[in-house]
Amino acid sequence: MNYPESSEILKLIKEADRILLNCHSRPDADSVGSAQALRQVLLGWGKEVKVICPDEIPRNLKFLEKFGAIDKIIFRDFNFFEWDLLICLDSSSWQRVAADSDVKRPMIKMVVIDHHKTNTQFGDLNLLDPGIAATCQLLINLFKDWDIDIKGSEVATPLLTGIIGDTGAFRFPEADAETFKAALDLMEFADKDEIIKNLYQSYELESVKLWGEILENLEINSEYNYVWSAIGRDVFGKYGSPVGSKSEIADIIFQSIKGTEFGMVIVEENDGYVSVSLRSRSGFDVSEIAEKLDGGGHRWAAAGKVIGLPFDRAIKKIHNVACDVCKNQKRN
Ligand SMILES: [Mn+2]
Repeated sequence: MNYPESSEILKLIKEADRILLNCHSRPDADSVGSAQALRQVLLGWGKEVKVICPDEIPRNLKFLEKFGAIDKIIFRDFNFFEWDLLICLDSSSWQRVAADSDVKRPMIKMVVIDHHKTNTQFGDLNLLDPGIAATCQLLINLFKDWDIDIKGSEVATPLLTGIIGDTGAFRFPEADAETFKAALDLMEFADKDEIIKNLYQSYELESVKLWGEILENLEINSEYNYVWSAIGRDVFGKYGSPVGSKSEIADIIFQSIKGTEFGMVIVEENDGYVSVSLRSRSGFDVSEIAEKLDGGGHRWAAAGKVIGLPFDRAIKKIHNVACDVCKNQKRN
C-alpha cells in the first residue's frame, strides 16, 4: 500500500452513486488532469460523475475536455445536496475550490486529495502527499492501491499532462526518479506530443504580444536579486485580457534570468484586482510570498493577488511582502 487512506477513500466511493470532482479556481494542468483521470476510473465503476470548476478551463487545456465536459458553476447557486460525495483534487483550501470566500464548505461527504504542503485538511478524509511532484502522480499511487491498471489514453493522457505541467516539463527538483518512472509507464498510452503541443506550442498571438509589453517593463531589485514587471489594466485590456499570458511568460522568462533568485509578473486584471505570478530560479520558496498575498502554490511556482487597492499601492504591497519574505529566508 502506498497510502493508509486508500482503502477508506475506496469505501466512500463504493458507497456513493453520484460523485462530484473539482478543478480549482484558475485551473492548471495538474488540476484538470487529475479530475479528468479520476473521472474515467469512477465512470468505469458505473458512477455518475460531474467535474465542476468556478472558472473557465484555459484554452491550452481544452483538449482534455475530449475526455468529458467540465462544468463552470457558480458555487453559491449550486445544489451540492443532490450529490453523495465531493472529491477535491489539487486544492489546498476550500477557498481554492470555490473561489468565493462567502461560500461556506457544503456539508456533504468530502475527500481531499492533494500535494500542497499548505493544505488546510478541509475534507472529512484527507489524503496528502506534500513531497510528490503532482496530484496526478499521487493518483497513480492511489490507483495502484486500488489495483487499477492504467490502460488507455483517457486516463494516461490527463495524468501525464498534470505531471508535465506541475514539474515545468520535468525541470523542477520534485521531478525525481519516481516521477520519471510514472511518466515512462504512462507513455505507453498517453499522447505526449499532443500534450507538449498544447502546453508549450499553442500560445495565442495576442498573448505573445503582451509578453513584449511585460518584458519592456522588466526591472530588477538588486538588493534581493529578483526580477519583476507590472502592467496596468489598460495595457492588459489592449490585448484582450489574456489571463493565462502572465503565467506563460513567468514560466519562460521570470525563473530563468542568470543571477536572480526569483521573478514576479504583476498584472492589474481589473480595477482593484491585481494578480501576481511568482517563479523561483534558485529554490527560494516563492509560495511564502504567495501565501501572504491571499494565494498559494509551491516552492517553484506560486500566485497571489491584491484586491481593493489602487494599482500603484498594490505593487508597493507586493514588493513589501516580497522583501519581508526575502529578509526572513536569508535569516533562516
Ligand atoms: Mn498540483
